[in-house]
Amino acid sequence: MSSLFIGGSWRDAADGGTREIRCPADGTPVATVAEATADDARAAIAAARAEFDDGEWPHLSEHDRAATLTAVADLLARDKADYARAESLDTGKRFVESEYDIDDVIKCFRYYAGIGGTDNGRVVDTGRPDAISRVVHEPVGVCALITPWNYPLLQTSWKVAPALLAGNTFVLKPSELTPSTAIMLMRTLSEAGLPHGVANLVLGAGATAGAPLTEHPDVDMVSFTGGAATGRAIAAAAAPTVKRVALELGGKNPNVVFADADFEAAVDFALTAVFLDSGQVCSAGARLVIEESLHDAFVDELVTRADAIRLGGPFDAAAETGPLISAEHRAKVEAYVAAGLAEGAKLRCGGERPADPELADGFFYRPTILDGCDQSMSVVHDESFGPVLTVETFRDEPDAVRIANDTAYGLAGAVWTQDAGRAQRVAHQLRHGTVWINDYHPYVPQAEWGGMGQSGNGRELGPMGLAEYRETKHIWHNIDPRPQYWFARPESR
Ligand code: TXE
Repeated sequence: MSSLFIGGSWRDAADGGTREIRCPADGTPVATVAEATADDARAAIAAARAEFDDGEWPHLSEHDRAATLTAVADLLARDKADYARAESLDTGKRFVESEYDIDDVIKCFRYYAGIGGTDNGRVVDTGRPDAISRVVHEPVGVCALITPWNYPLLQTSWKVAPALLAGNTFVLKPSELTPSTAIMLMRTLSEAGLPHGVANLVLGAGATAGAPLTEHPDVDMVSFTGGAATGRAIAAAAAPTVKRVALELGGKNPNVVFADADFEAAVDFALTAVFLDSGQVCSAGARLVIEESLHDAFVDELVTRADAIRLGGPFDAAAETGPLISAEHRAKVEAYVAAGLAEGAKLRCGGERPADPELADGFFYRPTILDGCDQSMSVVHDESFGPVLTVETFRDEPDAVRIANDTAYGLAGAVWTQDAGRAQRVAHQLRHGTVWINDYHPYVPQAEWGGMGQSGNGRELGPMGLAEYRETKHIWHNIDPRPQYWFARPESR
């Protein structure tokens, strides 16, 4: 119950409030956790502020901070099964997928540990023997890290690892739906030797526990991953105090398939692109943009395979994907599908909850393919964030690029063709932060991740993912100061 971590101690909510977490796959109770008040959030900010202003963490060498990240990675590896189990219970996703996620979390900590101390700023040529000019990195300060429910610990690690390496202190606010692995992470960080007050955790609703983090003058930066509407509200809340704001707001990602693509591979990846984690992936390839001549054969094959996808809970060995996160979220997905059908899309498969009574207590929704779509439909241009694929066709290469870029978002996309020249041309023309050629979904912590357009700003992962958490300072040192007499020279008086 004492699940708020503030200044190194575990606390209940100030008003004793709690929230019950239930597994979305079958509704079984998972945990009861504290539901923070705004006062709790402010207490967490005060703890992070005090540690940043007076503590040792911001002043350690980056090598020393990197050593702590390595210790965290080792502990995560030791406790991987426990973490994966907790993640699966909170999200309903398959245990094996949670294990992959925790592997990626470990890689993220190891990556940032590995680059720790390798970038020491630069010395700049002043053109003068009596002056030294250095550009140095410093931590930004107190960071508010606000994360969503689809990849709870993974998205947290993309923020926590670089924030710590750079010497910041932080308050983490995970999604109220999936707090368990964030609680575990606080224990792991303490075990790794992180000083008290560097990492603080508040749990609860965005409007209560999250909003104070985005408004408070003692918070220097907000890094947020979540929905576009919430991202806009956070940017507005952070504006009066001119905080640094990093936003990852999802996408409506095109998967562009030319007629010369490897048919088998392109079909296979088109399924994974959209139905992985039941479509609850910010980079999900939810828009199939396919060359007219390939459309019929390709979509027929997709429908056959999508219809055969087995749904089930986290520990069902036969399951291929899991439930949606909540009843509210499933209702939103259902509404998008209904709107698409009303606007003229053709339902090729899915479009309903599974009939299997064993799945009746979970928020399952069958993989759905809507054919005959175009940009006028809300299901095409809004992020439904569910297992819903829309199909649009194109005539030629310029048409493909135009359709793929016809979105307010710009997070990710893919192009499938065996023509290497065309692959490169199209990849360069897509206005998306990640472009895959003949592949979908892979990423590495060394490469930046983030969006163009309304998918957000800033980048996570890679060197830029560290730069987000650094201030840049220019230090000029005049080592032999002499009067300049710019004003009122003594002899002219
Ligand atoms: O996310 P929210 P929701 C998209 C997806 C989904 C939609 C809404 O389309 O259907 O967002 O999902 C906290 N001040 N993505 O409502 O609201 C909240 O408590 C401060 C895309 O679950 O964005 C949680 O911790 N914080 C996405 C976090 O914001 C606030 C992943 C995300 O919640 C707040 C998930 C406020 N005023 C959903 N309001 C991606 N980019 O991958 C909410 N929060």
